[in-house]
Amino acid sequence: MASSSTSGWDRVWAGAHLATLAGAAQDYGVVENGAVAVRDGRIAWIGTAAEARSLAAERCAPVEEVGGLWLTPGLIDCHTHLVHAGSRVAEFEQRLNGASYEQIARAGGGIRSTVTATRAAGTADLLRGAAERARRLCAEGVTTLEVKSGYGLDLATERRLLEAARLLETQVPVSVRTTFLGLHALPEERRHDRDGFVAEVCGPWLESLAAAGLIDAVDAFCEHIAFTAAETARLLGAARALGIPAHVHAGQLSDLGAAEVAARFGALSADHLEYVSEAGAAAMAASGTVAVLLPCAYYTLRQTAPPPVPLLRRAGVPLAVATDCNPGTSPCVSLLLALNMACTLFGLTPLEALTGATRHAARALGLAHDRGTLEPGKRADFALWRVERPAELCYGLGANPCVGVVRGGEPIAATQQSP
Ligand code: DI6
Ligand code: FE
Repeated sequence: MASSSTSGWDRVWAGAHLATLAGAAQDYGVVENGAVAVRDGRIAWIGTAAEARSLAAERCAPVEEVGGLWLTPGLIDCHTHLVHAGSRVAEFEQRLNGASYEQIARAGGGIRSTVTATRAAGTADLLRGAAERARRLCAEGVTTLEVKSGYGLDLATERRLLEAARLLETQVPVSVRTTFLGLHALPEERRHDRDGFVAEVCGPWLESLAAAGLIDAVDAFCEHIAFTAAETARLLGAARALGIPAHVHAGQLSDLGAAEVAARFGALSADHLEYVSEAGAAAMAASGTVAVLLPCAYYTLRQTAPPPVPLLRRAGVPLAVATDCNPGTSPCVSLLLALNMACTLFGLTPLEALTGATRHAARALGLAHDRGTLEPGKRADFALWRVERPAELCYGLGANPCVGVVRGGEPIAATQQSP
């Protein structure tokens, strides 16, 4: 496990038990009484605390003693809709009075109501709301998060949402990956121009947002209340032609073959997957597409048929877990709660859930080479936890055992974390 860099260290964290998540899939990759040395924002060395202390003395590197804690890779929330305005509490109440998510959406509520509120909001307000949500996530050890657009649905507003998502990095100590969710809902004013809307999203909108450097990936909501498999394929094809990877909202409410489309285009991830066939799972395994499970949306919509986790496991699909933080179906700002629900509602083991918010979440964002595990050469993003064992990160409900976060080798001050 120990590995040396050729030159000096900037700093060492010593004495914590490490869960590197870097070894075989069957364990946490534990190093008891371990240490992590960083240099230039990257992990330079991993080994035991005893060895680290003597090497640090030779190199005059400062040592932070963190005995009694656990140290994991920084958590990664790989599916969020953080930038939006307005709340959907009225719909929450409507659903509990008997209306379904689909009925509300078809009546012009749902995503469209958030679009109305978001278009009316100023960029500063959008950024302020997103930053507050991001800080809550980061206080629980999140160091990287993905943010989707999709509540603008006109080019100018989609651009503002993506700009706000990029600006989040200047407000909150977190790395942001942006996703253009161009096909989220058909906006009201395009109700009679579906094909024209899809053509614009897949053509000029995509090209102009990509040229502005605002997007790391695209996404489509492939669902009977949203967009078809063919429309989804069109966006993924256009993105592929520009060298842009994809995610797909697949099989949340029904199986339209979205997992197969995601796999066909080599998408980084297919997300939700309450409804996915054996063929869909096999296609995802073959293309290396990650299944991003979103238990807080499942919980909020009070769904009763969970994703077929045994099928996904058998097929060998990597599993990730994310919050899906959004005002409609997952008003959730706790990735630890998502981990808990991935275990209690979907039957993931705590190891699978934690791998799903680190190693596999990094892969779902195309960042596996750079982060998601504790390994020499990777970004020095990690979280410190006051827990007895790693499974405790999935155990609590509303507990936050995170006592420190390090990003790019720099400790984050607690004041920067509090919302
Ligand atoms: N699926 C979701 O869970 C969110 N978007 C999506 O495509 C919900 C969006 C919303 O209801 O506002
Ligand atoms: Fe979503």
